[in-house]
Amino acid sequence: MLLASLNPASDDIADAVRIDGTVLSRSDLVGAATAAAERVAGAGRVAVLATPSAATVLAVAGCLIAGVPFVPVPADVGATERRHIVGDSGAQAWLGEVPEEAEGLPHIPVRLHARSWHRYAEPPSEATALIMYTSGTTGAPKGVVMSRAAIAADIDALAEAWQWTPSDTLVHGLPLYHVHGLVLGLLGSLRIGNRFVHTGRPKPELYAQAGGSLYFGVPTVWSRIAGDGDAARALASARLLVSGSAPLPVPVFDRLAELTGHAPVERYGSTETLITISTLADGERRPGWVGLPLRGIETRLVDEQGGLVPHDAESIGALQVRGPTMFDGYLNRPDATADALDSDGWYRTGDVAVIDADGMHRIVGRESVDLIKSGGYRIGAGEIETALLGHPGVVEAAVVGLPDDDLGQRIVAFVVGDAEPQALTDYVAQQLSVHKRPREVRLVESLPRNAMGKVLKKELMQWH
Ligand code: MLC
Ligand code: AMP
Repeated sequence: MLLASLNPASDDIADAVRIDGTVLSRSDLVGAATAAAERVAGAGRVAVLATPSAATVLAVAGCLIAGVPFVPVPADVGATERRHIVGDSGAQAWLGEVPEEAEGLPHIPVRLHARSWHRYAEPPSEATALIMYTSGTTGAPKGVVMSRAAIAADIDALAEAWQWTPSDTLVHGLPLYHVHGLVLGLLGSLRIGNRFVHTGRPKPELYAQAGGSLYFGVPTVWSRIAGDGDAARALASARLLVSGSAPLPVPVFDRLAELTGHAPVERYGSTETLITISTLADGERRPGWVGLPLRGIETRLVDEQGGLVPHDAESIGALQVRGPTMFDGYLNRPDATADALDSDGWYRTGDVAVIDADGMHRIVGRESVDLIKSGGYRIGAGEIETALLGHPGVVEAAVVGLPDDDLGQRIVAFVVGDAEPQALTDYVAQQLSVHKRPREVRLVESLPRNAMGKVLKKELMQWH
């Protein structure tokens, strides 16, 4: 069973999930999620506006119980992106919360106090669990089709690596529409059967108050905690602090270790592959390195001619991964799927890495400057440029990620035109999503281009 702890044979616990001021016991969860399942059973696909709320928890669990694939929609989604996700995914209804503009879909609310004890047969493990939208370097976000089997394999491998058990209390305040917060944090907890606490936002003081044993955060969150001595010291009683979704800077690793007494565990993955590499609860946690392949995962480094690169801790190659946690392709995009996955099942991560003789991995960077990681969110430069060009005051636009102490990279838009910078930031927030807004808009006379007319992004990144 994918959500193994929602098995009627499991012991009840009074506080299986805490979120947004609501506490759900395990029997509340089973009863209310099964009631949600009854409302969607038989549907082809539904959208879930993934706000950090009990409604989202019940909607997600209900879909997985009924075997209905769901599409998590970012809670801060804007108009263009919402239209794209709803249209491309073919979702037939909103389950749980509904955005102000429902894109013509009916709304199926979930009721916190409804109960059903119907027993659904477990769907086949190869069935689709969910479709997560994620950015590429160009174009609109693509739907990543993820099976139940891949999710189960990933959570089980992580449980082994992190000695994650039902006696843990897992705490995070990350969004419930990406791998980190949703698949690992929420589905992981519902599979393992540990207590799950969602703090609403990932703020240091909320992490400090939560009394967890296992904490998840993106590097921006850990950097903010490392900058707040009281909050960091309060995490000394935890068992494991886990960082992922972007590189954890070595000074943040060191400061956290000093203040909390815990060297953080770092792990690496992506929407398409789930988590594939991690340091271990009982193994070496080397600052700047993301660890060893999880059980069942193979990795390799490839050079530009397709040759294998040695694992000598120095030679850099394009990182490829394969194993039981891989996605089943991009929805409606066989072209993009074929570019990403080769016929032997190797996924081209787009990251460049080194591997040492013991199999320890270090992520060196990304192959493309057009895929930006800001606050742990993956954001395509191309989709922001396209959005900006839709504004009447913009003639040309080029977007880059510049180094940022807090966010890792911050989105900076260089624009030729006569729009107000703040108006452009707001425009992107309203069209795409709030977290994709440029943090800085610079109006310039012209963009540097090569003889073919292509914008020279590396040169742009040197402009100050
Ligand atoms: C600001 N705001 C605006 C605005 N400007 N709203 C509308 N229009 C504008 N122009 C408001 C926002 O609504 C928000 O309000 C507030 O400003 C702050 O915005 P923010 O961008 O959310 O805050 P920030 O502090 O910068 O966020 C940092 C962060 C966030 C770390 C909390 O980046 C985050 O949650 N990151 C996690 C990403 C993640 O989970 N990635 C995993 C991907 S999976 P309010 O009221 O809401 O505060 C993956 C695989 C793997 O990568 O390996 O895990
Ligand atoms: P996403 O699709 O949002 O899941 O983003 C996946 C990308 O995040 C990867 O391809 C990496 O570039 C990056 N990433 C995830 N975890 C790490 C990590 N621990 N260190 C460096 N980069 C990471």
